[in-house]
Amino acid sequence: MNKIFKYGFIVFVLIWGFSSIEIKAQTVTINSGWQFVLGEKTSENHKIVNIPHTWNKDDAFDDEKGYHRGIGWYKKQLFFSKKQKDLIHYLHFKGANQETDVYVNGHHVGNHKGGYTAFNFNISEWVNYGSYNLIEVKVDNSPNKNIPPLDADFTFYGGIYRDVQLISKPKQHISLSDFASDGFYVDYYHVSEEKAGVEIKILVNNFEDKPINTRIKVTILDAENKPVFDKKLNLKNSAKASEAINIKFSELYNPKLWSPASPYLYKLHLQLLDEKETVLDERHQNIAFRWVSVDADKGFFLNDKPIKLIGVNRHQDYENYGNAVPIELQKKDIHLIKKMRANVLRNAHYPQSRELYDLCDKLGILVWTEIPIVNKVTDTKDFFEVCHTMQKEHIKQYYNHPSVVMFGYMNEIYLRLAFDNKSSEIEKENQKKSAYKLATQLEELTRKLAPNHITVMAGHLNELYNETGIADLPMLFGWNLYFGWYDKDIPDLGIFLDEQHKKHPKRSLLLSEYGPGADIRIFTKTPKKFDFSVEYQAKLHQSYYQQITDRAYMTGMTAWNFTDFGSEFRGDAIPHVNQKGLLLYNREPKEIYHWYKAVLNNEKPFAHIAISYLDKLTLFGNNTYPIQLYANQNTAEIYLNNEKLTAVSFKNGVANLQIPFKNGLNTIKLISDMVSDEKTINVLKINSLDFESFSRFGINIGSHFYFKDKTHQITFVPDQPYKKGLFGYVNGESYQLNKDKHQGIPYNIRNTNSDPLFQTMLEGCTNYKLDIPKGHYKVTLFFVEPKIKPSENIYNLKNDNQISNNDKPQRIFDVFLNKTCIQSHFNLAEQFPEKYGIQKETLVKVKDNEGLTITLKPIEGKPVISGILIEKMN
Ligand code: GCB
Repeated sequence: MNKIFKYGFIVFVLIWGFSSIEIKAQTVTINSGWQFVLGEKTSENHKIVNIPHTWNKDDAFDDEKGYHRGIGWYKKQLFFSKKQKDLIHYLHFKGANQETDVYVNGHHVGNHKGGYTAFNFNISEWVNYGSYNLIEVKVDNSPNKNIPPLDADFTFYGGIYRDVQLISKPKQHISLSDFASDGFYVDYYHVSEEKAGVEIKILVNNFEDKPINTRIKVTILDAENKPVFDKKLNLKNSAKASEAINIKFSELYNPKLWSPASPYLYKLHLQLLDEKETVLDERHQNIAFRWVSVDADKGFFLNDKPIKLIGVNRHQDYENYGNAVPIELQKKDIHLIKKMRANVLRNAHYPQSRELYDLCDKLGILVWTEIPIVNKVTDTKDFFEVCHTMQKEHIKQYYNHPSVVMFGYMNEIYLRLAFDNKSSEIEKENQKKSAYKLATQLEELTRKLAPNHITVMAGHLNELYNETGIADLPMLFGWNLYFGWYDKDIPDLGIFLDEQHKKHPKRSLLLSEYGPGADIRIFTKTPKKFDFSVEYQAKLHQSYYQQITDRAYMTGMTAWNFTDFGSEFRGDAIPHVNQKGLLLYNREPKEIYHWYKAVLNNEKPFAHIAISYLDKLTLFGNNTYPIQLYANQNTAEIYLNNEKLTAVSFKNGVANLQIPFKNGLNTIKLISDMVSDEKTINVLKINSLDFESFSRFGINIGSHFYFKDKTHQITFVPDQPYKKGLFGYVNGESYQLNKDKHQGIPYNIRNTNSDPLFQTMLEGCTNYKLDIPKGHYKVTLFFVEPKIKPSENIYNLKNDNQISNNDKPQRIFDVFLNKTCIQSHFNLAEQFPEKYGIQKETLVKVKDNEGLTITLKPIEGKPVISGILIEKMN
């Protein structure tokens, strides 16, 4: 070939190549550089944002009540070349919360309701070619009585928080208009260990004015890329129409089955070809052979083998991101879930990013996925319609994932009704009926659209689910049970479940939620209900695990929640965050996550000394301190400071041990045959408050737990009745809003990040003594008024919501340090904003043998005090 000809040929190929690329199907994300305005678009105040984006990542966590629930406008210019004219263009939104209107060059192209499913708009007829086109998107997360969720324990962050794509396709393509699904559905028939059949339904759209002949090519490869099936089919597409084609393959013998232990995937390739065999469109999907069933007595079965489902629930948000979380960060969650050897994941309470389901397919995690009809329904035609559409989108978009085995549609639908004391009996009856009616319809829809899946629903501890019969609609009913937290005690779980199983012997049950709140800054020797301690979390999870694994009829359990998550109205130890996670909001594991690894993982040797939160500890006298050790071993030897302390054996992954720490640095070693672990901890052993080996000392007054405080860079020790030589209260009682529930007050304390220090307090203490030597001290006292106007929180409070601003309690007291009055007529309710953390610092001179006495002299009501921090100045 001569040179000129050769280069000319290359140039021709390049130009031809480029121009042909333009008319081919393509999908491009258009996430970067949107102009965004919060509020009406007339506002000039725009900023440039990238998607994923939410406007609530900060205001859902500040001290102010509420977060922006309203409109946000996004706009962007998109260039379409003249060559793109023959293509059909869709704007594809993977998720925007919660109602979206899209405009192209000023024309309204579509509206979508619901914040957690994907949607497409065909924008072709509004596009101008050879020029820029203005795309405007209005997103609204205002409360809307016709869009679920109406009410729930999580933050409804507004915005376009998942990818936006421009999808361009030739005029014949695999459909994108069937509820934004991938345009094909994979079904299996006669699946067994011996053989398995695949059947695929494909929807093809023709946008041409005339009939067109196309071909569909389907290939299935095994995991080693060896073709297993291959088929081509001719298609005659009518003008401007959509056709459905079914392709049924003969059975495959000895299929490799999919399971958590061995998630074997086959690969499906679909191609739509024109008469010249040019590829017009294509799809790729991992598929797998597996089948599931439930039995009311024997539990859950996968491929005819019993499998106890043990796993977690997941919310999609993340510290500092709200719900606009980069997908790679989210994928890490799924890896962490697999690492703990969970075999099931409930994506609560809404469909999550499809990339995560892909990962569950690959890693072998069974998935329960659901739509967000939570706490209550609205009895309107519109609400019902939105719910139906949402469930159709949900099932059609997630249908092909082999990991998805359970489709759900409601969570705790009678929660609001159960706490409603305003409605009349007739209104309540109507609410019961309308939720039941909707459930019946959605159950029917789900069974019809997903006949090989298990239908599910979750309820809270209330007879309403039995009484109305709603619990018998789905194939599997999940109880969300919080015994030992919101309700009675930890051992009541098994009693309740046995009772339910006896009364409803045909119903299959799952424990779909359980778990206490836990904060790694809070630890104690004496864990109690509602104290948010690490130890109480361990106690509850470990007992629940035993209770569920003891019961063959229970299909399994999913912990609430995989990680801490945002719930704006909450006042847990970290306000605005639901702290029931096995991991923190930033995905740092709490100890309980490691315990699950120990108890669920029987493949790799694992051991963990569960004191990551305990870098420093103050102990009095010769006291020991209890710790937990986690391992999937039978026994281990424990060494303290290089001397053998004892041998332990593990039951359900755990061994409990009292450690006789010495003063200073201590090293604990766990050594078993296969694996070992080592931790170091700095212990301050104190016999008196002599301020010799320490210069600062803090007490978490009115509380039984240690609180590790970042702001003050100290761990406040638990309180005690006065002990000579040390410290303590002479009188007063630990304040509890509700005697058998809360430790202290579960509210956001404003003006501080040390909420647990303030939330627990002594009431009616007039004398508090500390036996400290003579000297100069800086003394800081901590106060908060516990009573004025709690924010509404049905999850925490139930009937404690009655205190209003009108019956503001007046507690007025003088504060003395020894003989000096440092504050007279202290009136917390009057002088400070609601639930405001108050800190008072004073310098005090203590004389020989005098010690320090804090006197809170009542003038009206009972005085309160939350904490004290003393620093020796010389
Ligand atoms: C539940 C709800 C869940 C809450 C959880 C809790 O039962 O289903 O949405 O977050 O309780 O922490 O109270």
